[in-house]
Amino acid sequence: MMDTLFSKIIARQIPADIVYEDELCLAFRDINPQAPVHILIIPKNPIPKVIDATEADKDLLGHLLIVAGKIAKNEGHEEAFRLVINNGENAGQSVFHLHVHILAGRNFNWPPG
Ligand code: DGP
Repeated sequence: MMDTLFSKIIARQIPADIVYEDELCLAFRDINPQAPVHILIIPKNPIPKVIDATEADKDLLGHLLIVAGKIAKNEGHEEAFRLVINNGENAGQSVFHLHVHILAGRNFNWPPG
């Protein structure tokens, strides 16, 4: 796949406010936050979209959710946070390197916009 700017963040070619890193993933604050806490978690091994994930990725995808919970807790928001994964342009995806948005620090509406 084509490198996205998230690959450049992993490679430290673009600066980011990194809050968590392990061998499988990296998490950093969104440049355009939609909530007081808005963090993105990305796999280091890039998958463009959720729909591109396979059975081989199931441990990785589970890991991203476990890490999301840990980060929300670290940020002081274990009681209420929202996780979002946009798949495809019409769903709001703009960077084609799978990422989980962690949003917290305000109330969220349902249904989402
Ligand atoms: P999505 O629309 O779901 O593809 O989310 C992409 C998010 O990535 C969007 O909320 C803004 C964020 N973003 C885009 N470019 C950068 C960047 O260079 N640095 C950081 N930290 N976030 C970025």
